[in-house]
Amino acid sequence: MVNRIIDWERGTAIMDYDRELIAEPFRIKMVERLKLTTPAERERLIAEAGYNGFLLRSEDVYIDLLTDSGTGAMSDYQWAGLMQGDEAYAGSRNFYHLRDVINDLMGFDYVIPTHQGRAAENVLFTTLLRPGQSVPNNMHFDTTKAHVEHKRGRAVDLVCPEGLVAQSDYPFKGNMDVDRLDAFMKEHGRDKAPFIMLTLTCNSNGGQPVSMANIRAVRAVADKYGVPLFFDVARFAENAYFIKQREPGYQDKTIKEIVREMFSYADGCTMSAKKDAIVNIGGFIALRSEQLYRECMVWAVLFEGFITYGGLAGRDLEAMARGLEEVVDEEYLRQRVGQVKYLGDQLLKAGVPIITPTGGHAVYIDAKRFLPDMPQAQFPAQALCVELYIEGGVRAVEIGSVLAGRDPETGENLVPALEMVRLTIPRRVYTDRHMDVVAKTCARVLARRDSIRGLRFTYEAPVLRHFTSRFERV
Ligand code: P61
Repeated sequence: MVNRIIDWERGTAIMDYDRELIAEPFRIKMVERLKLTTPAERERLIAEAGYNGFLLRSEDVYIDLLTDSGTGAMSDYQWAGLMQGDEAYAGSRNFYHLRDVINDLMGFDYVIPTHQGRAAENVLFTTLLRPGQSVPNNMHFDTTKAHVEHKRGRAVDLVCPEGLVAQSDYPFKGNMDVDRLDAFMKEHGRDKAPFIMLTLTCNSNGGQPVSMANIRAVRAVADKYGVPLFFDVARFAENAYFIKQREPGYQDKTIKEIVREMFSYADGCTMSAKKDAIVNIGGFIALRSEQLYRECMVWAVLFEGFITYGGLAGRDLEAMARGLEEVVDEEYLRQRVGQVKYLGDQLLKAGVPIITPTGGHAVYIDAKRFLPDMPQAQFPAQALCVELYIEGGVRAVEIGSVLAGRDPETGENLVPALEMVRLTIPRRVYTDRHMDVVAKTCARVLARRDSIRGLRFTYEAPVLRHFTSRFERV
């Protein structure tokens, strides 16, 4: 089968590659045994876990698609780097390596490591956000939203209308709605909206990319109103790969060149390095302004430890630096994003309704179409996650009504436009054969969908409720 990279504007082929002759561009040096369980055992285990996959033991999962966060397989180059961890309290050589890699790739001079992405958000928002202020973003992921709200701010999602259409062939569904952003900034001004954020790729609607043209347009709005623009870059390399595949004018550029251009429009970023730095733990803030760096430093020391380690060991910093070097390799990205598409194509063939186009890190099942008769109040996507686990030992995650939570002012349940199950693929961990098993599992659940029962809370956690809440079947 020849796969084709298409120019989405013109509908013409840019590049062909023969997927039959190109498999995973790595070989496996070390393996972890997976435990097999029976459906009857899994029925019991998920009931004991309160019908919440987060409360399962991971060893009871066969194929773990809960998240791509901290679940990637490090390379031999990264593992070798662990042995070179300089475990100094201050100024380790690994910090300087990390800073130099970020500077080379993203162009930022000032780097503060943090223990993960939300810690970077905590430091940045504590520095910049005051009660009553708003943050516009294409779509906040839940931790980002929770940290904005923790500072008594308002998280405002302004993704383009195409971004909320489940089935689409729009190439950049992560784009910000620039007109709405402009109107929002006009109404609020920099006093009430002190900065703009852009999430690359946009996790909340399917791992969807943001185009370079859109990034540029958002930058222009930021300049017009005199506010800084920060990127949330958990999956920046995947975003760059989509730009190369889909945006006219970028086909002949290297991923690194595209990444550099993307970041040239930002004043800084927060990163959960557990994704595109392919490490098990880590994050950072990177900034252009020395002044802002100094202000963030104060909070970084309070929350995360000294400014050159941020809650991490030297070896973790080294693994991050090396992961960032590796993630912009186009061969790697082709397999990575290609594997997500491969799973998406298997599911489409089996008649499983998914969000299209498939994104960079996950395939998102459209639970509203999968279970059309189940009201959103009975958490159809969560119910579907339960069935995927029982059927095939596959652990997915709900991105729907449970995750959406409640309106902080009214206390009412929020009803999201998209009700989804995310099949999140860890980096360099599973083979395409595992993907076949995932697709088969979904198809079998689809065949018995009429018997699936909804869920209701037996315990509802007050913050980020999807992590620890418990349910029973309706
Ligand atoms: C994920 F179920 N994402 O997608 P931290 N920004 C973005 C993220 O995707 C992100 C963070 C910031 C996760 C982990 C996760 O309810 C959940 O390193 C675009 O996780 O602190 C994290 O980075 C935060 C899963 C987070 C969840 C919250 O799977």
